[in-house]
Amino acid sequence: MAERIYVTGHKSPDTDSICSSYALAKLKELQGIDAVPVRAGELNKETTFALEYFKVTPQPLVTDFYIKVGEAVHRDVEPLALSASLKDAARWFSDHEGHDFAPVVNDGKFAGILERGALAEEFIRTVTGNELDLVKDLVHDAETVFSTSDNGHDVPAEGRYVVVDGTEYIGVICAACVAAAPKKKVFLVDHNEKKQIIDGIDEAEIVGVVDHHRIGGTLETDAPIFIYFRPVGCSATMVTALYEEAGISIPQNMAGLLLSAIISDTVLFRSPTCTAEDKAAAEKLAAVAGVDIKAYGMEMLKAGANVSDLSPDEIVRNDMKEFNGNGQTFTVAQVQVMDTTDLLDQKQTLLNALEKLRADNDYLASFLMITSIIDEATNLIFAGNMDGVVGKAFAKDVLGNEVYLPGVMSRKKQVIPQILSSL
Ligand SMILES: [Mn+2]
Repeated sequence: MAERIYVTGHKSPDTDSICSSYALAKLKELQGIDAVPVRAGELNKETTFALEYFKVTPQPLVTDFYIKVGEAVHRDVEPLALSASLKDAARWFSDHEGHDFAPVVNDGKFAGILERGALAEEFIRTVTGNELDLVKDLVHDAETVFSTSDNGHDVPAEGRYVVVDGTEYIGVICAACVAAAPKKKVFLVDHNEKKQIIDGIDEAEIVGVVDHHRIGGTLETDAPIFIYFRPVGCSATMVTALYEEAGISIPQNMAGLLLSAIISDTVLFRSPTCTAEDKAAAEKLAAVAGVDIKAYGMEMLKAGANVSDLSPDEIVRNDMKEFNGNGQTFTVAQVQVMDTTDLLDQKQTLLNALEKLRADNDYLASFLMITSIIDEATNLIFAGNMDGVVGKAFAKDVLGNEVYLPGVMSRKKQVIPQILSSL
């Protein structure tokens, strides 16, 4: 059986995460590998614009990689019919040594279980001259029944359990079956920190990483894997290089997605994270995609910069990432807008939403970068007792849980290292 590889970006996906994982899965598919793109969360407006512009259907949402009961169930445990005779039931148990109960169905629908002990009792009764009952008289409800969509790790260590899909009988599950189920193969794009990976990665197998972020320290694998890290402005630049290395021409729509990712991550080459390589890749991609970088780029950034219909709770979670420093977790969200006036006017409301987010999740702090694409500057606001850390990190006086940072656009290069080293 070919082993499918799930290619995914990070939680709260941005345009790079969605587009680079999509294009990398496409490259693998073109190389004859069974790879599918998945996404770790809802699309933002900018990404939606890019996908619609290049007529690409978004990849399916995956909320976790836990092994599901349906993936580990033994489907070959034939059930007993409700209309069966007790002789049939006895035969069933002799064919299924070690099974304490027989699943019983009525027209394919799960009807309950017949216990080995109950059957034995019944035969003992016949010796004393009692009439034999039928299977249907001995059947009773199972105490615990699993659904195919349940998580395998919830199956108790001891015993076997019936698995259903709705009312339909599917088979039998045990903890050993779950342990023996094949792990999903996952290829990470644009992230490597545990907190940013789709839940349940411990029950899956990481087979590769393409990323341009700091190495978050928690990544551990059982076997050697493909690793491609470079300090460039965008994962899409690396995916573009992988197409070239493979000698495979980039499909027009994939070129459009990769270009969108570079424009997004580098804020149209304005971010200090942007390298000559990102620019060169973007130019090549724009030629294949058939768009003008500046015109398309501004249109796409504008689509993403419109936060007027987002609630304060949504704004403070926009493009949010969790980070770990000194064993404590903090979050940094970012909104990139053409004009920061509207957002700064509601600063207190946003601070309240940040504090709620921080307190609800027991974070050390929650930050929001309000970044102006036009001014190339960021107003960094935050909840949490961080005046000292923030003041030290940016060598600025903190006023009202805010610092103004001219020239700062990049979270990963101009905010995260500074905070981490000041914690
Ligand atoms: Mn990226």
